[in-house]
Formats: sequence, structure tokens, C-alpha cells
Amino acid sequence: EYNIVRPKGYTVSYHANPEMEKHHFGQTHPMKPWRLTLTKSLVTSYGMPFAMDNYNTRPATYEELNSFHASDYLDYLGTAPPEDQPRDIDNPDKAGEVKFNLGGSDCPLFHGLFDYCSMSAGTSVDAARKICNGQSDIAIAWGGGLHHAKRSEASGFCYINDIVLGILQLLRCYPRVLYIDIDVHHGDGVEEAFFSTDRVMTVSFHKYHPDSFFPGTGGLDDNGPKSEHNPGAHHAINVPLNDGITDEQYSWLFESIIGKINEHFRPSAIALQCGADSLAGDRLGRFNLQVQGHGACVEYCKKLGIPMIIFGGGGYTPRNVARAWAHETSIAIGCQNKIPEEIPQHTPWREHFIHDTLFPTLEQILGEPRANRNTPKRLQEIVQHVHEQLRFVGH
Ligand code: VJV
Ligand code: CA
Ligand code: ZN
Repeated sequence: EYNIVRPKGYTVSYHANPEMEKHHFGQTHPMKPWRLTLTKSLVTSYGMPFAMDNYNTRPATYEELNSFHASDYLDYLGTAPPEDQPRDIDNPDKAGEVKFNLGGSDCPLFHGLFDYCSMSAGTSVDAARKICNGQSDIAIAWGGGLHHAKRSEASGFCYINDIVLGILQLLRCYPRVLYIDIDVHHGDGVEEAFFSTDRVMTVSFHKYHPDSFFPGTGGLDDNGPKSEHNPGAHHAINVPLNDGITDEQYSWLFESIIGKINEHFRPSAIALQCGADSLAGDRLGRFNLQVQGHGACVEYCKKLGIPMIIFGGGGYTPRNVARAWAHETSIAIGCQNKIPEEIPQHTPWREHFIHDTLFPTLEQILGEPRANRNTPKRLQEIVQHVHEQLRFVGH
């Protein structure tokens, strides 16, 4: 009804497994897979599925998960009893939980955990395959983006690093992959996984405060292994930020940094993690970004004209997550100027979208905006530092 048609000259694919949405981490845990339901509801009510290839993805297989994760970790993840289930008194098996960081409040053992993880990973692996075989130019996997998971360890709501699995697929057919992470947290798991290769450059923008904000890594000087003979040296870029950054500042930083990286590293594919906890009003986030500024990052990457996977990630105020990801889906398709700002009347769960618009103002979202602690001088220094790092890369 909004005349949303397939874009000319390129293909966008949308990869999702609706079964994921039924899982939950616990009543009050901030990570709510239900935000994927809200996202799909907006995307659909705007008619966007007509313009994309839509895939209902299968869960990732054990072998696929095993391409990055250790077998003992996967085996434990597959058999660990849910927290509320009484344990065998003689064999409480707490050792595995401690070893793999499972069962705490961040990474609880909930019912159907392994299925949930395999489904999330499945969306990303499927997206990567469509990029690899040329069937898709932009592949969207909002169910993925779980950037903290390590080879043998769960961390920060992430159990399986679907992004690493996706990038490993891309590396089969593309010489160089650029990973970009706009989640408010540092993309430590992806950075670490590709620490020793020059075929992947990782860039994370995040709130940085080592002793008070998770995970505490990702300082400006953390640029990969310092050892001289490591090809991965200088291939980790970190953009540490303070509370309250605005759309204008963020877009300027993003374009200055990604533009320069594109010139030096010349990626053949892009993996973009779009964590929506960098939006203003997020339950865990600290920034003042609006849907427009967040989306501008996707728009900039799309204009580079390089095959791209778009992943989800964090995002803890579901209505804002859904607005951002629906807007970003429209950018991928190129229909962002065709769809009305007003949330369509027939949108399922419409009552959740207080403010009735895709683009609420900062005042609507926050009342009082959060103080901006990012000075222009500091942002200049960051860009300067990144440009200096890039002298060691490419050309
Ligand atoms: O800061 C932490 C770790 C602690 C220990 C655990 N307590 C609960 C919090 C402090 C040091 N963890 C972070 C993890 C953030 C993960 C972000 C993931 C992503 O967006 O980057 C990608 C998907 C953290 N911050 C806030 C919380 N945890 C938090 C966890 C809860 C909670 C409230 C806040 C867990 C359960 C419940 N409430 C009920
Ligand atoms: Ca980030
Ligand atoms: Zn996050």
C-alpha cells in the first residue's frame, strides 16, 4: 500500500527464525528476544517484505557452531540443565558453569537456551552464505549480532558468536572483511577472534569507562597485538566515547573513520553490527543517538557499494530497537523516503509504540537529554589517532 518495490540492481535478503522470539532469559532480564517480534511487526506493516527475499532460517548445525567454538563448551551448552531445574545432589556440575561463565545473571541457563543460540547463529550463517554466493547484496540478520561470546566462554548476554561464524563464511570467498560495531558496548569477542589476521579489520564505537562500563576493554590504544610479526597488528580500531554523544558528532566520527578505513583497507565485504543500545533512552545505554543518526551509519555503509551483512545486537528498550531496525531495513531497501513517519494504524502491537512515529524527538524519548560528555577536541584526537594507525595498513 506504500508502493514498496524491489530495489533496482541489487538484492536485499531478510533472515529470521520466528521461534527465537518465544525464548526468554528470565522475567526481568534486559535482553528480550520479543523485540524481534516488534521489529518484524513494523517491517511488515510498512510492506517491506515485498521488496526483499525473505528466509525462514534453520538453526545452525553443531559443525557450523564448531567452526569457532570449542567442542567442550558446545557440549556443555547443549546439556546444562536450566537454572530452575533441581540438580542431581551428587553431581551438581557447577564446574562447567564457572569454567564457561554460564548461569550467572548476565548469561543465565534458561529453557531452550541451546535452540535459541543455534537459531540466532543460523540467521547469521545463512545471511553470510547468501552474500558469498552472490544471491544477495545486503543480507539482514536482526537475530544475530552477539559480539561478546568467546571461543569457550559466554559473556554479556552472548553465548554463540554468530558474527564470527558469519565472517568465517565470508572469508571463504572474500579476501578482506571489515567489521563495524555500533552497539554501545565494545565488540570484544569479534575483535579477539580476528586478532592475528590482516584479512579482518574490526572497528568498534562504544562507551568506554574501564571500571564502570561493560566489558571495560576497547581503549584508543588497543589496536591489536603489538608483536611485530603478527599480521593482525593495527587491524583492531577502537573508538572509545563518553556519555551523551549526539547524532551530529557520531555521524561525523563514523564517516571520518570508516571513510579512511575504506580507502586504506579496501574491504571486499562488510559485517555491520547494529546494536540499538546506542540509542537515546536505552535501558542500558548512555548515548543520545536518535533513530536517524543510528540509521545514517547504515546509509553510509550502503553507499560504499560493498556486499554487506547487517546484524542486530544489543537494544534494551524494545520499541526503540524496533523503530531503528525497521528504519534500517528501509534504508537497505532504499525506501526510507517512501514510508510515512507515522506508525501504520494496522501495526500489530501498535500500542507499544508510544509517540506513534518512527522518529520521536529527544525530548519525547528522554524528557531531559543526558549531558554530553564528548568534547570536540577529544573527538578530533580520536580521528587523528585512527588516521595514524591506518598508515600501517594497506597501500
Ligand atoms: O556489567 C556487567 C557485569 C556485571 C555482573 C552481573 N551484574 C548483573 C551486572 C554487572 C559485571 N554486565 C553487563 C553486560 C552487558 C551486555 C551487553 C550485551 C550487548 O548489548 O553488547 C550485546 C548483546 C550488564 N550491564 C547491565 C547488566 N549486565 C544487567 C544484567 C541483568 C539485569 C540488569 C542489568 C541481568 C538480570 C537482571 N537484570 C534481572
Ligand atoms: Ca560497539
Ligand atoms: Zn550492547
